[in-house]
Amino acid sequence: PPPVRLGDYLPPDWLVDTVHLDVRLHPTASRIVATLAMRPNPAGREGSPIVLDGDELSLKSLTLDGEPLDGTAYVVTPAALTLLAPPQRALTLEIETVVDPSANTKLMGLYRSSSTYCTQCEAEGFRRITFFPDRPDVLAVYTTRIEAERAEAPVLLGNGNPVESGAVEGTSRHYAVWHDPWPKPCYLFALVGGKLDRITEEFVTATGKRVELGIYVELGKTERAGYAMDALKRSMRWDEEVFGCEYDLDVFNIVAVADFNMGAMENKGLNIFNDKYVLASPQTATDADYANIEAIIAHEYFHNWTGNRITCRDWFQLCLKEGLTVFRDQEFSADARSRPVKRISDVRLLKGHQFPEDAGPLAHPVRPSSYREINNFYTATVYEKGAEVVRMLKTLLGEEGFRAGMDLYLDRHDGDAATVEDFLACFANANGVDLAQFALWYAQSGTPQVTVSGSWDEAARSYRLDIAQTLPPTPGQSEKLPMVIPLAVGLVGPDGQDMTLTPDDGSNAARGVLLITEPRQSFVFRDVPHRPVPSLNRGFSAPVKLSSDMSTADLLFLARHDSDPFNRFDAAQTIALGHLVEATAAARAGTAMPAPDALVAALGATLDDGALDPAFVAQALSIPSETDVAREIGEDVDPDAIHGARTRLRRAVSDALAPALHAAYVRHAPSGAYCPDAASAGRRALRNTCLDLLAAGGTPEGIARAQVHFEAADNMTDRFFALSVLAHAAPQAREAALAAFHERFHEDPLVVDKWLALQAQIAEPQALERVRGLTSHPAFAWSNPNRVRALIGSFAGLNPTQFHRVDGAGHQLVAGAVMDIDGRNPQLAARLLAAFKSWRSLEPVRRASAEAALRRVAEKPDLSPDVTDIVSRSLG
Ligand code: BAL
Ligand code: ZN
Repeated sequence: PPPVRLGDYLPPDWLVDTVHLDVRLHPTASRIVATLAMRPNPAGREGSPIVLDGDELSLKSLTLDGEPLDGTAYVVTPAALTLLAPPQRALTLEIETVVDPSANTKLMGLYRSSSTYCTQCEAEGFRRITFFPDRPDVLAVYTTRIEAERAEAPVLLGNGNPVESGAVEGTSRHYAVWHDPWPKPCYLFALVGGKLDRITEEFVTATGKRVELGIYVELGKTERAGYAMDALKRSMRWDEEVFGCEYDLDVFNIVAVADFNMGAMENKGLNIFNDKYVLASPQTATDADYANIEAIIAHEYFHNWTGNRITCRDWFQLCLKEGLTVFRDQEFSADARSRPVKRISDVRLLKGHQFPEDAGPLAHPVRPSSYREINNFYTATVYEKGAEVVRMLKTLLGEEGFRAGMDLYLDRHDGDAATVEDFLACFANANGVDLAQFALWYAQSGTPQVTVSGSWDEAARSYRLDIAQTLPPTPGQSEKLPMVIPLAVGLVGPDGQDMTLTPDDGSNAARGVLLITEPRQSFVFRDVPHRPVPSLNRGFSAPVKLSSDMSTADLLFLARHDSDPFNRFDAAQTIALGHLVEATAAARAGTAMPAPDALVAALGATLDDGALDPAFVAQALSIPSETDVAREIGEDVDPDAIHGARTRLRRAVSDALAPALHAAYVRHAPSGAYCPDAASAGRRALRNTCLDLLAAGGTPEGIARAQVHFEAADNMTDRFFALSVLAHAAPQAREAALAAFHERFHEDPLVVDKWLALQAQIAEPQALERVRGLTSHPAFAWSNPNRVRALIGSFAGLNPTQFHRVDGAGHQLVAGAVMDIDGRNPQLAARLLAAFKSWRSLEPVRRASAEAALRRVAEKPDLSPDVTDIVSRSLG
């Protein structure tokens, strides 16, 4: 099929005012009767047919205003039901379809996870339940009656508020009716039926309305839902306090299921979650799991306003709800935890996932202008870069200007299916500014490259920054316009203090934000009595790749003194990356490795600074990943050389800092029972980072310490971290530790995922056979996305030396898995295949191997549209 283009958007020809769904759940033949009150859209094309999307539906009956339709009045194809010449007035259609939830392995539409009936409709799953105009700008009020065998599905949940429930007389079945008063697009529809346990709590909103909160989990797992409930209540309060957003139904339910393509889904009043982002206990979840649960619970809840009350006009506007909602969940976590540490980890995620996307064949704008398969656009660019664009708006407009824009957006567009233009207009109107150039952030793909050079004029006591920006070509976009880049800066004086900024032109640079709008610009600051060190792009105010003429000595100075914690972290990372790039080149050339003295000095100073937050120190001590180094090198990448250089650097840091690392390890020993709060997690993070670096030295003491740490651990964070140290650094201790861990947790699939993922990441040639062997392990299942992502996804995404094996076997393993999975779950298959996104930056032998694997996939007959789209763009 031809691509869908943003420029071709037309309003719907027919609208749906109300939907009554009568769903009779059955394992293999669930029957859905949909009653749709429709009318012609005055803004649509006159005299249009009614075209209803459908996918793998069996149509049983169809009536118009109660009368069966003549077979010549409509046409059914695999993708649509078309009423050819409907009366051009308000009318009621009743459509009966039957679907097989047990055979639904795509996990889109109505399916079964274990024995629970559940749904996933975003982006285009509702058409797999009934025929419907499956597009986000058709908003209707839904009433849903769900009926099932009481023994099979004692819990029946729908969107909105519960209306009534009871037995179906004379049968073993029961029913529940739910009504959602808020008009919504069909992608927000959901229902659940199953044997589930729940925890409940009450939340009282800012205006005193009582909301019953429920979290439903598999039987026996309620004890692991408490943290999610706590995060939910905190999210609800935060959204009232920070954005004035109050909840709008009598109940809010969350259901955790084990088989789910995404992380979670914001269905109105009935969020459905991958259980990995709900269930947590100290014994089974790490600190990172707790932080993810908190963030994702918040994210889905925040969608209630940014996504549900205001939805998207079309799927090109996906970032309108996703970028904004990621920004909101980032802010929530920053308020709940350490703001600087949260910013550092968000930027690491952005650079680790989005920058490579922007630099490869799958690059696309935050708002794409065409797509073949919308499922492939739930990307780091739409989500994470989309959030950065919202963050830049805030930096440009300031706290109050941003809030004024948000208030206007929430007020003006409540109930709308909106666009990015609508969103930007609110900020422009509320602040009296023109955001036309800023809008390029939504339209132009690629990461802007910003080059800065600074010069101090001693005689004039002035300091000048010369700044240039370029945006490299990306697929479909060879010519680019200059972007608006808000570059937060500071000038750090020799005493380590920030100097007062006195811009020559009286511009808003005094606020510490340089507004870059031209290809080249210069900024001059007056009254600069000493040579300063510039601190550039503070807080990562713009998602750009910045290079400067700063010396290593200046970077070291920033790593010790910068008042901006992000740049303090970043200065050390820049030193480390510079070293690793050089060391990788040396490894390939067979020449001597450079000495990492500057980095060791920077890390040593950070470790010794008792005033710093342990969570920050843990981040600052982390050596850039192999993917970070590959991205920095950019082309002709040899993963083995990078791995070698990084391993040596870690050993050198270990050797040089052993006493300080050991002292910090001891100093941060736990003092009480496990608690997942940010301060305790930060102490664990630092202690575990020290454990890891000490073991990286390869000494018997380092390994023995990790072994003791593993055996003494009373929580999953410490236990799994130590296991991971042993698996990577101690081949002799690895198998026993892995076996002990499996023995202890084999009945817990979410913990088994950690065990699978860890083994897939071991940077040794045996990893390939290990992964292959694990696909036959009883704990593994190709049908469960979490298992597949843990094993195959971790191998492809987190084991660069083995995925990119020079013999091509790693590429072939992943390509083979993609082809196997595609017939069952195309969305999952396409996600896995996207791991090839940086293949063009590899050195020629590996590049050829990756291309051969991609071509093998491309040539397979009957590929899904999802995989066809990724493979053709990857090769394009
Ligand atoms: N809307 C899909 C899942 C999420 O981003 O919340
Ligand atoms: Zn979302």
